[in-house]
Amino acid sequence: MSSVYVHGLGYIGLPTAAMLANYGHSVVGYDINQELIEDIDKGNVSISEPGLQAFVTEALESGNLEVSNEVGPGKYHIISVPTPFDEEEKDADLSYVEQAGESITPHLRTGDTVILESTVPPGTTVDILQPVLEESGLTAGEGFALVHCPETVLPGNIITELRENDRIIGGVNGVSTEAAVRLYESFVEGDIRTTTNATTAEFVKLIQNTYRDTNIALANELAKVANDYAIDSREAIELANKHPRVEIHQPGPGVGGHCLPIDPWFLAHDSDELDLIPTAREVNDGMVDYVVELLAKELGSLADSRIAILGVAYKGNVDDIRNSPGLSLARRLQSTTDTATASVSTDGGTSVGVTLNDPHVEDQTLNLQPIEVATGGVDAVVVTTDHDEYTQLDPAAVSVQMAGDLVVDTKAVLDEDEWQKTGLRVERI
Ligand code: SAJ
Repeated sequence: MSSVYVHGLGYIGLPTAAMLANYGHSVVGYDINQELIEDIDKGNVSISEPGLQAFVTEALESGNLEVSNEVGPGKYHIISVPTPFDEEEKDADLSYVEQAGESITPHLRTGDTVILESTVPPGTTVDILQPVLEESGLTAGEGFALVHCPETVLPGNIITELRENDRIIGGVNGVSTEAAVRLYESFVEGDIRTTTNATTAEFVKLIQNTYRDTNIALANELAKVANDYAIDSREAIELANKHPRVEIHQPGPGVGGHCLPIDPWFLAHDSDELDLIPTAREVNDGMVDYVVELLAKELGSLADSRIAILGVAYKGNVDDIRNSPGLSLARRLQSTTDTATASVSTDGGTSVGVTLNDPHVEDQTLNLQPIEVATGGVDAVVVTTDHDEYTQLDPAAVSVQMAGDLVVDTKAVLDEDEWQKTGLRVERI
């Protein structure tokens, strides 16, 4: 069993630290956020992720996990820090990766292994992190092992996927790769695939999310065409996917979260030669406008309308609102100033009012309302997140609250026939 430092105790770092501790390693979780360290030390986990609180508590109680706001020596250092997206530059801010490297360098000893798990543009491990670590006087691949091992877990199912997903390990050389394999094979039940090129591992992670984003863009375009033919895009996609070599994703109100809307730019920002990847991003970001147009068409006009948006989390059964399509829709309605929509407001202002509901999100700044309040007196309800709670909504109860009869189900979570029986018009995309 090894001593491991995990740098960055966020969505991935904290579960990873707890996982390693629960598999017997001696783990120190480090974060620059002192308040976070104090909270975790008291056993309080603020990230809403199924099973995580109990998992972290188990790790702390075993004595194998401790948290600290200081970095010290460790046989392994896993870097799991944010790589925020610079919207203007369409590029990654790698300052946290550099800072993590700088905090490790004074403690780096011969034989240690440094693993970068954060999602980064190709070349980051070798071009950015390696020079910082080599300030220690040791050489990557000789004095210490250096590796990129991307995380691939799905929010909402993190603990299971940390253990069961396959992993890709790309060291700067064979010795580095082998050192990281020894650590991951202690808890990973999936296959561990290796490459002796850290940049390849970085690239693989990005193309997985780019594939998904591009595929969703295709589904979104198909949904628009299907709408022109008055056919159900979901039914058509389901039938098409029966073919053994076809796997079209699902349309929706846009692509949210911190991965799919961003990672394609980590690939595309440096290249003038790419068309498809940036276009797919535009298609997915443009779905909010498509929903606005659909609402305007079905309502005749948006002016003086009241619209309830159900779902501000970026996807079902999570509380994460980063790049939320539901919130983009609310903002888009707010900023709509065409003649049909003189003034749109999320607080029920002078013209069009938008109300918000989300059973998973707690955010005082958003004025989220219980479902019966959010849908009270509205002309249209738009479902933007596939929460389980929405699949169980009672159409009669919603219908009674509403003033109008339009329901736009962007995630196909409602039983269309049941809802239509109550006299509501259900539009899907
Ligand atoms: N979405 C669609 N249609 C679909 C699937 C998803 O519109 O058919 C939307 C969702 O509603 C959501 C967005 O895409 O708004 C992203 O959701 P997601 O479930 O596709 O992915 P994330 O961002 O939660 O997690 C992804 C995963 N990547 C892949 O599946 C290739 C996860 O495994 C990665 O670990 C994660 O990114 C990450 O950290 O990179």
